[in-house]
Amino acid sequence: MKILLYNPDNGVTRNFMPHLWMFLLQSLTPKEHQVILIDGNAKAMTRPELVAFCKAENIELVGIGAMTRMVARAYRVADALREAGIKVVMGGPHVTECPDEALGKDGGPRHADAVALGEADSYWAQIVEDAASGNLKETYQPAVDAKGNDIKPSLQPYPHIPWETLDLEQFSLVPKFLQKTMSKMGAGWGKFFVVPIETGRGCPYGCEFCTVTGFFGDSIRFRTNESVIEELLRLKKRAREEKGQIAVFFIDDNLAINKKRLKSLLRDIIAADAQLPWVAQISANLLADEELVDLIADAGGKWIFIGMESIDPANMADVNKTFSKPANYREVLEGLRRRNLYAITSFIFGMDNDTVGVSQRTVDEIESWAPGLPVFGQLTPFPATPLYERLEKAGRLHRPKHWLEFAPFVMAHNPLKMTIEQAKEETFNAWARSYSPERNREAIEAIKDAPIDVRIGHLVARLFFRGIYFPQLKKKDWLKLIFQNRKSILHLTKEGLVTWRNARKVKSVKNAENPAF
Ligand code: B12
Ligand code: SF4
Repeated sequence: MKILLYNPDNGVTRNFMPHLWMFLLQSLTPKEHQVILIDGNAKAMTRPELVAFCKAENIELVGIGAMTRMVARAYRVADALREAGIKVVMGGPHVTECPDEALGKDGGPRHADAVALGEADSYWAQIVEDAASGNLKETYQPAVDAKGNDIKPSLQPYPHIPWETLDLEQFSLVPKFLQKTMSKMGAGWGKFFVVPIETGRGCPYGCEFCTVTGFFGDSIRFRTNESVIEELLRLKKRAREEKGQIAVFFIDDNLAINKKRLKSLLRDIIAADAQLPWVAQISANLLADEELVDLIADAGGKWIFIGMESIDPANMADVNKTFSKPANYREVLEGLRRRNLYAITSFIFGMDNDTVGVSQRTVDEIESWAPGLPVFGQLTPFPATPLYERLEKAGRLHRPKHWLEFAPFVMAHNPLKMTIEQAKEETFNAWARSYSPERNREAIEAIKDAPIDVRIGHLVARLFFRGIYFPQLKKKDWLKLIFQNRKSILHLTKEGLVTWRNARKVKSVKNAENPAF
């Protein structure tokens, strides 16, 4: 049987990084079946195009995964496929939280033939077998233990994802029209991929807005160090052979949740020479450990995603995140900067103690810290979270099924001290100010003592991150952005060229003095 695994696009940024679930389920598919992967973020297709593709390829089962944010798009795709007579199974966090919606048991239309609840690793092969024999059931879920809790996959052993041979072409982050020019810069910059790797699952912290503790559980499971390192080494080999740039996103929700384990993993990565540039999510409270931050830098860490949420401790208490202390953020970022590590700092507006002006106060504070890549969202009640329940009980949900009428950056509930419209404006202001050409220049200037490659990386990341809020999908968007930031780009390019020429001179002198060098 031929199977398509499909992820709908997120409607804003498109291309960023492939979704791990697709590769994982592909690896767990019994070998007699063939699996094709399409990520709508990287390969845009209209619904009729997708249906025609499935018909032409004789696809009999389509697996669709979606976060809440993209689920309405996912349903529309599923509807089109089912109308064409193709079986659809849906999985991922949203359908796990609202299975009746996908199955049309909540009064709405049906979108899926089957739903896969929770972690599907242990039973995906069964879904495939049932579909192949025409016995697809309506609901699949993990087996439960004596207490009725899901039996979670241990991650030991972990499936082999053949990154070394997979076709990653659709996921190159370098816009097509820039690939030729950038490849002339050498060091494989014509193509750049970010690959997702997990080293563990689960988080015990239980922040009020988060689905992770409910979905993956509050106890954590880790892969072995060996299995992670083996995967890294295969990727590193591929990057070397293809002369491309590959970076890794460790998608664990809190990579340092067990510091002892992370230190051991990082030491092993260093010992195995398995370093690739990587990004990971780590909460601020775990980054005060100097030894850990040293190891992160030595093991290839470049950017740390920190869920800072708010600079107001009252807001942090409201969302059950008091373990993360705004008063410590400056020091944490300084500790990272000392090792040429920088942070993607994530903030949420529209929290209960936020008032008009919150974006200005927050950005003023951010700009007084070591520069990073701030991102701004709004408090969103995802289904099955404690936040959703609290707001529902209080009658504050303005659009209880906000995902069915998705509107970017429009809150689904009424914040306490500002309006939904004001929260939208605050979010716009924060993005516009944080990624203006002037702010980009200031941020690069603030790290003028860092090596040139770090500063170039920082500017490039800023240009990309702006696109999370301000769509920059077309060539003209990029040209405009490059023009607006020309001063910073020219300045760094000149300095980069001088450094590169000097390095070549030193190398050729050394070669002349010692031909064996
Ligand atoms: C990596 C990641 C991202 C990446 C993008 C996704 C990517 N390319 O990988 C980035 C950083 C861009 C991102 C952004 C966002 N993310 Co995010 N992200 C994650 C994260 C940390 C890991 C995802 C992952 O790969 N997990 C590991 C895989 C193995 O698990 P999985 O995807 O759930 O898949 C398993 C099952 O669900 C199931 N399954 C999944 N799909 C399917 C499909 C089928 C057919 C079947 C059978 C089974 C199945 O099988 C898999 C194996 O068991 C998760 C948290 C988490 N731990 O999952 C949050 C998470 C998915 N993100 C979340 C959110 C809210 C967001 C944002 C909206 C945040 C924001 N406010 O901006 C944005 C929006 C993204 C956008 N605009 O596209 C929420 C989603 C909640 C929800 N109900 O939708 C999560 C769960 C985190 C949380 N705090 O609650 N995210
Ligand atoms: S620390 Fe992160 S993953 Fe854990 S509950 Fe809080 S927001 Fe979710």
